[in-house]
Amino acid sequence: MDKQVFEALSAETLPHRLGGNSALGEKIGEDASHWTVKEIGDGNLNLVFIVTGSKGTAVVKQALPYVRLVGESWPLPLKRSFFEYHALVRQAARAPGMVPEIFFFDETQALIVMEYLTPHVILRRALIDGRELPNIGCDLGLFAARTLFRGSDLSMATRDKKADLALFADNVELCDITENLVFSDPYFEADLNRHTAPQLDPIMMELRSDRDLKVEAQRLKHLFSAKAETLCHGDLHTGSVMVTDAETRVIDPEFAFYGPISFDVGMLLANFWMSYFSQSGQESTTGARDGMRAYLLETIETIWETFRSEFAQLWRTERMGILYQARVFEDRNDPLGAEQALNIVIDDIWREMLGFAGIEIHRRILGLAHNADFETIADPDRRAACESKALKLGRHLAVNRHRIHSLRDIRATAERLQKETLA
Ligand code: SR1
Ligand code: MG
Repeated sequence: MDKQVFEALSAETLPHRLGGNSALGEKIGEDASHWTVKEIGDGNLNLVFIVTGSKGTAVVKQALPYVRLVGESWPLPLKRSFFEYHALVRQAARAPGMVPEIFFFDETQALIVMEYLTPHVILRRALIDGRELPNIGCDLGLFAARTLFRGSDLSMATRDKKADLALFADNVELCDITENLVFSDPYFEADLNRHTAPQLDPIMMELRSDRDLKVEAQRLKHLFSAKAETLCHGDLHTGSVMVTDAETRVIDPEFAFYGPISFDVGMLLANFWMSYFSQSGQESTTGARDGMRAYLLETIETIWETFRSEFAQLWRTERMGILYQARVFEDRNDPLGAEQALNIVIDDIWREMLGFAGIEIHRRILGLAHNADFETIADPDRRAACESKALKLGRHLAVNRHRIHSLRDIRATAERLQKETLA
């Protein structure tokens, strides 16, 4: 094999191609003739293989030079694998134990060999099945606070932060996907859009002609592109999390970029609100998922509260960067300066986070890349009823974000919308 030329793997070629790889051999057993390979990639972009040998199992993830969801007509650079690898390395250091261990990275072949997580399942799948996982609220709140705080000028040496900013600035094409699919396409007749039709036609038209909403979506896009505050995961939804009852791991940071602290948090919470509204399409009898719905709203509160308190803790103990320097607030007559600044920073994150959550909900229902939460509801009337309520919450979050002060208020709005679904 010419190692300088990219070649996509297949289940058949993988043992021959990676048979001499010592990092993989060490983990799963050297004798490639005994390896079994299963391709499980059902994501939008990449190939994912589970490779089992005499000693164990590992995952081989390989980028393709195009968007798998669409096909070869949409080229996408292999370098996203490089950004995923570098993001995983940083996340492992900033939030230990929360991402899969990396065994090997090959830049030319755009492949990462990593830990096989078992018996973990994708969080989105677990939520669709109605599983209440006890730890995810705390785990995800901690992951967000630790990675987002520690990747920013609040924590990093400014030289290191600027070097990373330059490194990840080259993830142009993946940012371009988000810039278009998330912030713009849902709000006009973009080619790749799709929705549950004709049921959602009226609300889609209403949202597309909603001036306040479109202005907010563009303000949020402006924040996304201009506020290079921290290293974001970039695609932190429930499909990027693997879980057991005891463990939570975050995967797939190929969309990593320097952006607003609020972005990951907003994307994540949006996916829990969508799960909330999708439950009535998944339940066997009306009300069967009431407990699950309550669990989801509580989990949203736990994620945010954990994020907020961990962020505050890091602010008080690890604020070594160039921002809000302790020495500026050392005045003994006014010891509360740093706390006042912290409150303002958290308030900004809160308002931005709500906006990002709102538009993430819209794009998953009106844009190209939909969620299995809704897509697995076979009856289109039932699906549209769920989606329509989610769209309304999304609009409320995006447009009213400066006037929403607590998750209790959002909970009341979500529960009111949910009851309308049942009416
Ligand atoms: C063309 S890629 C569509 C979506 O899949 C990824 O998971 C991201 O969410 C992206 O927006
Ligand atoms: Mg992904």
